[in-house]
Amino acid sequence: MSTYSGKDRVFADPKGMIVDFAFDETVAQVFPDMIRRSVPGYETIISLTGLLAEQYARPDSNCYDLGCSLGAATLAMSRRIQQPGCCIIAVDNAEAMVCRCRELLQAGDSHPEVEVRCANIQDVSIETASVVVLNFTLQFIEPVARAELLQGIYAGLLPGGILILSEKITFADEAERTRMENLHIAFKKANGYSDLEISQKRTALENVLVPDTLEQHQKRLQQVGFSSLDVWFRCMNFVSLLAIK
Ligand code: GEK
Repeated sequence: MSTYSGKDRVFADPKGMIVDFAFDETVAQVFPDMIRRSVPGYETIISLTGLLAEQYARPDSNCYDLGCSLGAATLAMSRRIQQPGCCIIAVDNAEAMVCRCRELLQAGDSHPEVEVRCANIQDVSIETASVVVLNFTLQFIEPVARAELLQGIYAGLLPGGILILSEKITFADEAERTRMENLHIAFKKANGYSDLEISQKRTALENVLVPDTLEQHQKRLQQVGFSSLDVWFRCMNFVSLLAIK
């Protein structure tokens, strides 16, 4: 078994042609390093997702981690959920991610049952859910399909159930957008990424990661029917929302 704890050098060398970003084996091998050095507040969001799940998980219900990657949020939830009869369902459609996620979760001793599925989250039926996590995943779904995905989540949540939605955001105001993007670039540079790595990754993500504004997220969640909506975490151009049914 490889260690998968490598340093992210995916965009370190000049590439002749930059293709769209994919969650393949190369990315899976360095993913923990990549996301920690790219998303300000990632570790805080992950550990507090465990705390939120502990508060809101209901006995005999399902908790979903949609776009689970290597299962960081699943692991955080499984460590804190005490309620009996809970099952965590972790879903990702990238085979390399799912394989490694299964290995990592097997290594831990998880009290709630954990099931890892390789599937498109748009095809997963959400059932008897008390907690649904969409951690930096909605941004990879085609914008026109986002409302439908959230409707399915809302329909499958129990009353009082929660959706934790974490996203990279953009801004309607150009000056604010530039300010936040520059801060994010400074964050990545401070974490050891070169100008070349930052610009090549940006190009690779251009058609793949399409961020919404915070207002678009809030409006969509309200339209879907969520009764309560809090921004519980925000750092530069990254937010996490707590939506309650
Ligand atoms: C974490 N939540 O560490 N169906 C299933 N999975 C998908 C789909 C889809 N349609 N589209 C994208 N993904 C994780 C981090 S990463 C965020 C999430 C990032 C998956 C994709 O394969 C990848 O593993 C994940 O969503 C996004 O808390 O890398 O910026």
